[in-house]
Amino acid sequence: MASALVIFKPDAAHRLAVREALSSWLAEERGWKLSGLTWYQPPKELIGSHYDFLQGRPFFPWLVDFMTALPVLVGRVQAEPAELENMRYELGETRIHESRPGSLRERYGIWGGVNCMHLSDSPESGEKETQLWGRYLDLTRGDAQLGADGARPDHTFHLRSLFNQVAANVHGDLAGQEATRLLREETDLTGDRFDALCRVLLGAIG
Ligand code: DAT
Ligand code: MG
Repeated sequence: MASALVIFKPDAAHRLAVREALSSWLAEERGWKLSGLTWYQPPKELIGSHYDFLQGRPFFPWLVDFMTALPVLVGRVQAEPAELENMRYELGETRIHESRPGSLRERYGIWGGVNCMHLSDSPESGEKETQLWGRYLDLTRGDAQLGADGARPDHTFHLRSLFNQVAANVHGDLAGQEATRLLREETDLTGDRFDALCRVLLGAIG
């Protein structure tokens, strides 16, 4: 049995319909077991270690901001290595414009590296990541209160289109404003936390 770290990144932890869809997928437990999900806002040093192999890449400062700006949902999955590989297949490729149609990232990720969920990519990285994160929080606690908010809209595809316009600077300001309005409908974050969500999502565009 292998262990893998699972994280609902801020775009999935705080867009309620997406959070609900991904929790339902995890709860299917087809050949895997979820230990539970805990709310946790990682410090920069933890994200720096977790993504140490990406240090020096141009998107690295954004990635650290993205992963530390808000509380995320963290948990552990246990599965046979082949099943873990299958889960990664269902998750889809890293960058949204390359993600396989029908994968979770193609369906729920917004743009670039705003790709909704982290899942360890092998038993080796799973071991390393669960040990690293286990020094900061109890991955087996699983006490997150998710609540049900099925009434919230899921604007993923509309947001992706607007992010593409921002990136191409086609009515860029207007597209950014419209994306912000749609995000407000999707989340219960307010004030500084809502601003942080918008900052890190639109920040992916660079
Ligand atoms: P994955 O999350 O599919 O395992 P990874 O481990 O290679 O991908 O990278 C970790 C995260 O870093 C990824 O989820 C999003 C971000 N990232 C990686 N490559 C990127 C790129 N070329 N542009 C933007 N973000 C990227
Ligand atoms: Mg990875």
